Amino acid sequence: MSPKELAPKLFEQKFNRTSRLNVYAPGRVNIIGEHTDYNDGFVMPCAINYGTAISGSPRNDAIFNVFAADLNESDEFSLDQEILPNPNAKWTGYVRGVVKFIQERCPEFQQGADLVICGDVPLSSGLSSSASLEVAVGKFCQQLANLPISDTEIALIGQKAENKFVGANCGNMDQLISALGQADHLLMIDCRSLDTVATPVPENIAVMIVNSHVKHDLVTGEYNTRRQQCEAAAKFFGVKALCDVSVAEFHKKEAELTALDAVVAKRARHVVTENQRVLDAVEALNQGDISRLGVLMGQSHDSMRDDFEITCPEIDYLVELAQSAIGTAGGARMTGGGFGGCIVAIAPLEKVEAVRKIIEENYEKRTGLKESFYVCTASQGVHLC
Ligand code: GAF
Repeated sequence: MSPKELAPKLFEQKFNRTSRLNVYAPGRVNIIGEHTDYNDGFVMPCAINYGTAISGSPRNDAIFNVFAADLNESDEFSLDQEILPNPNAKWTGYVRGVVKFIQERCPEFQQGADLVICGDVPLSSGLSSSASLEVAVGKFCQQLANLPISDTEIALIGQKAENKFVGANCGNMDQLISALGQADHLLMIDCRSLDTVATPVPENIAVMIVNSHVKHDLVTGEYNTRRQQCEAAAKFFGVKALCDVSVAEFHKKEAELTALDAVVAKRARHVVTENQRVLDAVEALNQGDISRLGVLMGQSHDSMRDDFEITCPEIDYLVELAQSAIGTAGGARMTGGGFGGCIVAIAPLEKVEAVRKIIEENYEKRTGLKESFYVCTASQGVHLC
């Protein structure tokens, strides 16, 4: 049963009444544009058919009574007191943090609720289970108290909760796509202006995700280091963020930066070239050129592996296997923050079985890990259900 169907049922079981409000926010897969969001650059993700559902009803007081069904854990806090982290359970930070910053934005928000959360985004896999939870909580509050905030604002509040309450210094891509995703479309997002361009997923093309089951949660330190290196590079170029540097400008000063700090130069080369690849990918899609999109995805992966150094042998192997089955008909790359998690592959539908087969036959043999394989549908962003 999907979380959308399950959440209202679980609410009824837990609270002996029918839920009055049911919301759902999806996870995401990023097709191209990795680690560009916090450099104010471009990304091209889509929301996926895995997400987080919340069913709830208002209470007569200011208490938020939250039940996380998947974990069988509860949390309770009050909107008329300062909302502080609950050190006993990490997941509560995504709920408390969002409620806190919604309240900061809308101080009139004092409406308590009973709520049940359940989801099916694989955890710690780079498919944004936390962003989908944040956006679902934000939507729930918006609807609960009829708050004058847009879905884009909900996304930014989710990011703020993650940065300032949970303590993970992420960019804005995951929350924005969870809020703004469109069915059957990839969304190019300009992470500085927040402008979006939707491009249809071409007919007969599959978006495949393969989970390496290498968990990526212990990498906050590496992520933050990458951010600092990008900031150092932006400073070197004298710009606000690396998205302000074109590929040509980068190459003009590449040798100088390399002499100063070779690692920072490699990080910058990834971001600057990746940003351009997103624009090229939109063009390729508009021309129906999936082969070109595949080449760009391959370059993106190589750049993450060699310049940004955020892949791992298991992920590199999955990409190699997928690419060998797909050939020039599409492409594959790691998706998400890195150091494990998932790969994404784009290919004609008739290639899906070949990709599945080659991975099934080889991945576990070499790595000792069993992959999970999902063919996903580009889905609508946060909504009522
Ligand atoms: C993680 C972060 F949360 C995103 O903001 C983004 O930086 C991504 O890694 C890499 O593109 O998912």
